[in-house]
Amino acid sequence: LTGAQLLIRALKTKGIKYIFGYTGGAIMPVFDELLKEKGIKVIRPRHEQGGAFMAQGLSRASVLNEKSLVGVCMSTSGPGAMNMVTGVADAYMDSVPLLAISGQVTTRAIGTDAFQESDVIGVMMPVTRQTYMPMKPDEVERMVHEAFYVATTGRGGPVSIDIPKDSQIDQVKSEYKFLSNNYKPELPGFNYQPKPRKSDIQRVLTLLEKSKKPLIIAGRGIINAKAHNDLLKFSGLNNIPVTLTMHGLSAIPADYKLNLGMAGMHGTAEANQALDRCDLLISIGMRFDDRITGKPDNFASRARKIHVDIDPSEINKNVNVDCGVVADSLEFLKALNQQKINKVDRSDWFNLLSKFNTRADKEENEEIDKGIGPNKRLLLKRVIADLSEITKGKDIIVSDVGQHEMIAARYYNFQMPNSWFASGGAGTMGCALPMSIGVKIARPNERVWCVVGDGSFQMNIQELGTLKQYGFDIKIILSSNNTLGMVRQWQTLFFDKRYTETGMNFMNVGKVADAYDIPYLKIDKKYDIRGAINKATKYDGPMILDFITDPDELVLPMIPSGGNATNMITSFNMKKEND
Ligand SMILES: Cc1ncc(C[n+]2csc(CCOP(=O)(O)OP(=O)(O)O)c2C)c(N)n1
Ligand SMILES: [Mg+2]
Repeated sequence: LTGAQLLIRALKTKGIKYIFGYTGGAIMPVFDELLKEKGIKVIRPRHEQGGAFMAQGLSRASVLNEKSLVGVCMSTSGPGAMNMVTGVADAYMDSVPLLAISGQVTTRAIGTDAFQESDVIGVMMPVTRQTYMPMKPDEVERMVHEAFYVATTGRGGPVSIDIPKDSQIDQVKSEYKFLSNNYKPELPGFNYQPKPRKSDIQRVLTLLEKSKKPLIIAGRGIINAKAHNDLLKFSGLNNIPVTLTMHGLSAIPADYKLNLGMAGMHGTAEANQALDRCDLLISIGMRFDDRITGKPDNFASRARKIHVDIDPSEINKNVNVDCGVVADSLEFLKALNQQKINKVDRSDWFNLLSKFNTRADKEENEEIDKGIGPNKRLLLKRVIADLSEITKGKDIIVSDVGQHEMIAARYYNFQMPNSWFASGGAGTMGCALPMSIGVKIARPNERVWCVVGDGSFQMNIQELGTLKQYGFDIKIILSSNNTLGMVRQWQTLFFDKRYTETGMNFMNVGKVADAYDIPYLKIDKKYDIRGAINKATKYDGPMILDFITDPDELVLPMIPSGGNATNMITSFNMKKEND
């Protein structure tokens, strides 16, 4: 057996059915073997970064499938591997399991500046959980199994496997043996402790009993741990409101009565005020990103804090807490839900919370009704609100990075668990088109909408070729506001309207759609929005809906970076909430 054959055997043993791969000299032996392999389908992106995001989409979207899948992207050495890096770094920030496999020059040529040689291990090390380089074919299989374990155990993340060409081509020694059934990696530094300690649960109960204004903030860890139902149960039984991080969205239904919506920089007024006013914050499966906390010292400053995370290194990293619990979200919530907790009347807390959303809410609703912005072009808020109504909040949304992302997060009323995908930690423009391809493969029977800005669309626009080649049924909602809208919003709010390098005027989307032979609709009237969305829902195959949106639409409320609820900008007149 050769290293390439063992690589494929290991991937198959681990249930891999898709590889998002782009070939080249240093990985050709593996692709050659894949040709004979019927159990693994190769999807070829048009750029290796696209492949990494497709692999991410597969991992992210399949978490709640009967069998979760792990995305694998593959490239040649040097430039191929370097092209994957951004997508891998993005997966690292968002804890998405991923195997990034690259070919490498032969072991003898390493370090000689050989053709297409890059130090992949050196580059990948800070953006992966672990890196591997099998120096002989005998090491390939074991490394793939270990890499898989590291990528998928506890807090997930990407791993890099850089395989020199001779490790792919050479045969293993005749005495080679690897027993995958009994394999358990030996990783002394790898801490995985899913069950909470009894004393932690006791401490949580004590804090809970003392609290008059408790609040839960839940992150993506809830979905990853399949703890969404237990979260609803815990919140419902104990009458505790919930706010979600951006990645926590869709963990519980948007219309659940104790759901205050998204927290943080572009969160709802209600959620952020609740964070400011609560006396106990129960944080589960989230990591206190600065888009949530603003300045950590001012974050939820009246509250005792509990932090539940599967990764011990997150406890007391960004925010000091009164009670850190290292546990899997599901195990934690299950343990709590078994406890007898006295029901408490929280009417004072709910009365206080209900005061917070009025002004911002009213202005947002007026804007959505109006549907057009200061330049008489469409408001994306209206488009997303209509989409949400038509689809009843039950479809899958994959978003790119910018205003359109925050608008999708705020105005799509997610009803189904794990139906929202975006690049959060890294905020990588260009993620959505390729990511939606992986999502569609993981969830072929659900409708997938790819929401993307005109800037972000052009970052990985070549993946329209992949979309067309395989015919994936993905509907693209393009927000053509002719600007890098989110940066323009910052220029409006914080740079005295000095609009430098944010204009975007040079794309004829119709011709792009034509070039890839993908159906295209241009929508510039409020009354056509619903018709276009309905048309798209009935069409089987990819389609581009090009909405001509207003460059001066703002996503509000907004908390300037480093601020908290008291600095929240809530209206077009740029009033602060507490003025
Ligand atoms: C790769 C990358 N480069 C730059 C940025 C900085 N950035 C964040 S949002 C944004 C504008 C996005 O514009 P567009 O895709 O048109 O979306 P809009 O905000 O207009 O909805 C930019 C430039 C980024 N996040 N990622
Ligand atoms: Mg734009």
